[in-house]
Amino acid sequence: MARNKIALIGSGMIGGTLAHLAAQKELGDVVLFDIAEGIPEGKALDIAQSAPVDGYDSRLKGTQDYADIAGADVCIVTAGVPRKPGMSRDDLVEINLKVMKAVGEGIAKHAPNAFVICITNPLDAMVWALQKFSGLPTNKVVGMAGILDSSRFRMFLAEEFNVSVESVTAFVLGGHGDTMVPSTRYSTIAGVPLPDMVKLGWSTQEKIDAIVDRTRKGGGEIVGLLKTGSAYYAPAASAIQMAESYLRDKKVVVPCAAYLDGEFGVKDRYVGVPIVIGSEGAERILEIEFTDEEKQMFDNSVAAVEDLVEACQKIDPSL
Ligand code: TXD
Repeated sequence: MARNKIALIGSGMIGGTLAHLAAQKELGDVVLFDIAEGIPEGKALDIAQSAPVDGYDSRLKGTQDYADIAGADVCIVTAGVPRKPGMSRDDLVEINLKVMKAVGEGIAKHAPNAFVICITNPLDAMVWALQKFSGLPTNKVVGMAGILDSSRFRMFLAEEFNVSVESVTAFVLGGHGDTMVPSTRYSTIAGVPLPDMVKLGWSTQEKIDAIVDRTRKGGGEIVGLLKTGSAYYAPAASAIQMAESYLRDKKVVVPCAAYLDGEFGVKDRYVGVPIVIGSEGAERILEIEFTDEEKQMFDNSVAAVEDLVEACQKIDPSL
């Protein structure tokens, strides 16, 4: 059986971490692409030189030439600029929209059958634009944010309840911004919803509210600490889970920025919702029911995504 091929468009902090994880897990051979000369080649060589020690056989290549991504099964897009302290994700629109155009065209030409995972911020608008620029089917283009936000939520909850992270499930829905919706009703400790855990006296509503707030600001907390960029270990791990579910047809159910065509009352937009990822890409949307309060928070988040999409359309009227 031929090896899978994973193309990483953008070889910065997340791109390099993705390459390392994909190689260690032997998801396939890895191509690191970047416009910066030397960076993808250097990272590819460095990671390849860890292979004999770690014992994996993935091959790695760094490049500035889109032709090298030819036939990729998965493309993970991190190309663009990240946030610096004081910047919101939305400040990145103008620069990163241009990058999405170049990337979309490159993927359309060289890897039109790939499953494309966009990570570049502002996520929900960039994945929407990338799908339009690439012209790939909507089920083959998804955005990574919900797994990361949910993983942050899970980690904070595991600490609060003093239980294994594996016993915590959580859903963070909506757009990947300060209006994201960490759902307490659909988040559980071993299947027991958080409101019931509060009733059982394992935590208080105030503590859960504080964790919800910390989750919403989770990216900013890391930007504030790192000062020179944004998070990369957890974002990379999250995208790898998506790639693995596609390549191995695992059908994990995870929150991702998926194309909505009427689901949740949203049309022609990407928003974070629970989906099944399998060999067909985004195979199915789990259209959960919201309470009135959740619906209001979700709609509020969708409105924030809408503003970003409109900003993109103003910059590039072809969209
Ligand atoms: O949850 C999420 N979706 C996110 C998103 C979580 C964390 C960070 N998130 C966003 O990912 C962040 O705001 C950025 O927009 C991306 C990538 O973050 P990273 O930390 O990896 O940024 P780097 O280290 O600056 O890497 C970006 C690389 C860099 O090497 C540039 O030279 C390259 O992108 N770049 C390009 N590559 C290819 N083609 C073009 N046009 C291009 N422009 C820049």
